[in-house]
This record gives sequence, structure tokens and C-alpha cells, in this order.
Amino acid sequence: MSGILTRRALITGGAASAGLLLSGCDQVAQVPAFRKILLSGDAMNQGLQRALSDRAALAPEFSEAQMSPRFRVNGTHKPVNPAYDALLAENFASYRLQVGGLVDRPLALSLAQIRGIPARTQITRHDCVEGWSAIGKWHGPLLGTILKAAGVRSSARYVVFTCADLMDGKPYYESIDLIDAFHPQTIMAWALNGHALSVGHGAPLRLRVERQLGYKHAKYVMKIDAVASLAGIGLGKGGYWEDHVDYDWYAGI
Ligand SMILES: Nc1nc2c(c(=O)[nH]1)N[C@H]1C(S)=C(S)[C@@H](COP(=O)(O)O)O[C@H]1N2
Ligand SMILES: [Mo]
Repeated sequence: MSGILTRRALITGGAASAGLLLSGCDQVAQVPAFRKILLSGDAMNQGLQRALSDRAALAPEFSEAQMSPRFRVNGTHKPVNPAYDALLAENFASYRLQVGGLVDRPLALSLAQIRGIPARTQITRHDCVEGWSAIGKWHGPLLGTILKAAGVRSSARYVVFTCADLMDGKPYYESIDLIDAFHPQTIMAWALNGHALSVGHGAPLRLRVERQLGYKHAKYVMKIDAVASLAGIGLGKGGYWEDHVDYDWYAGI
């Protein structure tokens, strides 16, 4: 076995493959081939290496006692989208997370399959640029585990999230680079504070990218695409707010 996750391992989710997934995702950041992709080419220099090691730092995690009594809902409270209504009406039974773009093995994962992937639980602080924060306990598989299963091609540089809520008739979207995508705290969360995500918090699945500001944490994620460039996404700045209100694309804190 090469150590690269197979789609079968992800989908069968048995005990043996679960162990494989777990060890696989722990190792992702260390995999020499992967680091080589990140550091290849002309950009390889000391400054980049320093940036990379800083960016591998972990966001603070908190104790249960520090959790906020209430976690505010912000942005979309409920997508106004008949397709989303239909999914919600059957409790997301026919929801499929599409994983595509520059991948060798496109995936369409049901919620049951996603819930079968070994998950991480993390109590972190969410910081919204609108001036509020909340500490909550998020649970879900590493985005890196899913991307490994899909086989992200070496030509990819970013992952783009397409959401179910429509802004001016078009889906909300966000993007992060592969460093954040494979960060050990970047998860696709399906639970908050021990309960399946509410509609307000992005049911059935939302991104947690813990070292970045709140608007990067895409809710209602329907599709994840690996891409080489953000030029063709929305208006080209990589996210709805980046394109429309001039928020920074890199919202690392
Ligand atoms: N799809 C989608 N994702 C989104 C938003 C949104 O409006 N639509 N708002 C963003 C902003 S600005 C914040 S602060 C958080 C809020 O997440 P919460 O509602 O779970 O607190 O979601 C982010 N992700
Ligand atoms: Mo926000």
C-alpha cells in the first residue's frame, strides 16, 4: 500500500481502513512529496519556508468550560434556494458532497459516508470581522483526508467551496490554498457542540479553517473543487466577500 488513501478506503470506512485514514491524515503535512509540491519551483526560498512553518502553527484550542453559552449565527441564516429546501426536507438523505476539479478521483459523498470518516473534535474561537467571537466545539473529518481520497493533482493550488446559499442569485463561494486545506485543524464539520449542524450554522456541512477569520468558514458546502488559479472563480479574488466588499483573501490570524 502506497500510503495514499484510496477512494475505497474512504467509502468502505471499515476498521482497517479507518486506521489507515487516521494515520494517513496525521502524516499529510509531513509527506515529502506533498511538501515538495508546496515548495517546488522558483518560489522556493527562505522566506517561503518561514511562512510555511508559521502557517503550520495551530490555532488555540479551548476546554469545554470555555465554550460560549451561545454561538451566534451570522451571514445566511437559511439558504433561500429550492434545491436546499428539498435536501433539508428529507434531512439531507440525498445530499452529496461533490469533490472535483483537479483531482484524479472525483467523489460524491453522502452525509453517512462523511460521518463514517475518522473525525477530529476541536474547541476553537471563531472571530468575525463584524466584531464578535464565539468558542465552539466542532467535529468532522479533516479536509485533507477527503482531498487525499480524491487524489489532488500536483497542478492544483487552491480549493474552492461552493455553497447552497445564493447571493444575488449565485452561490456563496470561498477558497483557501493547499497549505490551509491540509492544515491539521482544517475540517469539514458536520457537528457543533455535540449536535448535527443546525441550518443556521451551515447544515449539513461547513468548513472550519481555524487560523482564518469567520467569513472564510464556508457554510452549506455543496462542492469542493481543486483549482490551479482563482482567476476564473467569481470576480477573481477567491471569495464572495473578497469580490464584493474587498475583504482580504488571506484572512489568517
Ligand atoms: N455559505 C455561507 N458561508 C458563510 C457565510 C454566509 O453568509 N454563507 N457567512 C460567513 C461569516 S461572515 C461568518 S462570521 C460565519 C458565521 O458562521 P456561523 O453562522 O456558524 O456563526 O460564516 C461564514 N460562512
Ligand atoms: Mo463574519
